[in-house]
Amino acid sequence: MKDEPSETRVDGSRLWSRLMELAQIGATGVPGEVNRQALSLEDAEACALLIGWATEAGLEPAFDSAGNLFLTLIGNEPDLAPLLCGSHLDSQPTGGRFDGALGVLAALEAASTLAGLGRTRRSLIVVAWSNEEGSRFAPGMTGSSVFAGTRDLHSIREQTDAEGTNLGDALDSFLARFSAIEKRPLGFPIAAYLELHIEQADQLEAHGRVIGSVTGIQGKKTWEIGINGSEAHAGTEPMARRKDALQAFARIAVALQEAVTSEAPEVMFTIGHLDVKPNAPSVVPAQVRFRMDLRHADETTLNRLGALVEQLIDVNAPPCATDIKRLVDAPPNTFDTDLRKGILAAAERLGHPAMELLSAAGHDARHLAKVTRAGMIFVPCRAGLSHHPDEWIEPEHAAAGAAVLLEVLENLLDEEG
Ligand code: HGY
Ligand code: MN
Ligand code: MN
Repeated sequence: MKDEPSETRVDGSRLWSRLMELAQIGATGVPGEVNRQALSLEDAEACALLIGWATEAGLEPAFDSAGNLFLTLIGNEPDLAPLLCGSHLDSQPTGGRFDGALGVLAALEAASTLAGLGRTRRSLIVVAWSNEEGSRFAPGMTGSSVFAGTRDLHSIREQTDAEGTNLGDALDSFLARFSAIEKRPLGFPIAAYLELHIEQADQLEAHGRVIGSVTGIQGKKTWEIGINGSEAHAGTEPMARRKDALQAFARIAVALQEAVTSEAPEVMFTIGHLDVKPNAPSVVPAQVRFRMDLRHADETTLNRLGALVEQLIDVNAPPCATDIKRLVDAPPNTFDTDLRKGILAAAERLGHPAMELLSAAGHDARHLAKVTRAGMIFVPCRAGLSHHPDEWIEPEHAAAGAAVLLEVLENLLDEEG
C-alpha cells in the first residue's frame, strides 16, 4: 500500500471540488461567507452530502445521540480499536469555507483513497463532530466533549439558542431526518485521533511552511454574564438614581480590556456576544447579557486572569447586580509526541516544509486528547484570517494536508497492538 507517496494517491481536485460544493450549503450570498449553524437544516444537508460521498466509497454511516456523524471504512480486523479522523461541519455565522470542512473532507479523501487500495488492518472512522463552534448553542464542542466523556448528554441538551430552542429538541429533530441511518452508542475505544485544520493564524505563512505539526492548544475560559439593573424613563429618571446595565457593562468592558492586556500582552480577550434589554432608545437599559472569551498559552497566567476578570466585574457592576456563569474552563493541552513526530516525518517524506506550532484556536482534538493519542495537522490560512468570509487556503495546500494525513494514518493503521 505504501509503494507510492500519499501525495499521488489523494485526489486533490476531488477534495477541492467537494470543499466548494459543501461551501454552497449555508452560503449567505456574501462572497466566501458560510452560515451553517449546528443542528440546523444546513447542518443536516451537509451531513447528507457527506453520507452520499462516503457510501459511494464503501464507508458505513452512523450517528450517536450527541449528533456526531461517523463514516466507517471497515478493516480486516474490526475488533481492533479503530482510528478516528475528522473535524466539524458547522460554522460561525459569518464563517468561511474551510474551518472544519477541510478536516472532514480530507479525512473522507484519505479513507476513500484507502478504500480503493484494499482493506486496512484497523477500521478507519471519519467523524464530523456536532456543534464545534458553539455560536448557536454555547458552549461549543458538545459532540466531541460528550464523546470523550468530559460533558454529559443531559446537560448539553439543556443549552438554548437565541430563540429559546434547546439543543435537545434541535438534536431530536436533526436526528429524525436520518432515521434510516444506524445509531451507535455514545463513545467507544479508539487507537488514535487525527485532525487536519486550517491554522486560523499566520505562523505557517510567515515562516513559508506548508505543514504544521501542532504541539497543543492554548487554554481557554468562557463565561456568560448578566448585569441586572432596572429600566426607567430616559427623560425623567435622575442620573444618580439609575441602575443602568449598559453603563455598567461599558465600565466593565473597558476595565477588563485594560487589566488583562496590561497583565499579559499576549492574552486573547474577546466580548463577542451582547444582548441589551429592553433595547429601547428611551428606556434606561435594565439588563445586559454578554459572553466573554479569554485565552492564554500558560495555565497559571490564564487562571490568574480568570480570577481578575471576575473580581473586576464585581467592582465595576454596582449599583447593578450580576450573575456569572462559567461555560468553558479548558487548560492548555499538549498532543502526543509520537504523532507530532510522525506528522513532521510524513511532511518531510512528501517534501513539504513543516514546523511545530501551538494552536491559538480551539478544536475538538482538545477533548479527544483526554481519551486517546491525538494529533493535529495545520495548513496555512491566508493572512491568518478565519471566522471571516475571506478565509482562504491554496488548493495545493489542501492536497498536501490530505496527503500528510493519509501518510500518518497508514502508519497507524498497520501498527501492532
Ligand atoms: O473558538 C475557537 O477557537 C474555535 O474556532 N471554535
Ligand atoms: Mn474549527
Ligand atoms: Mn471555528
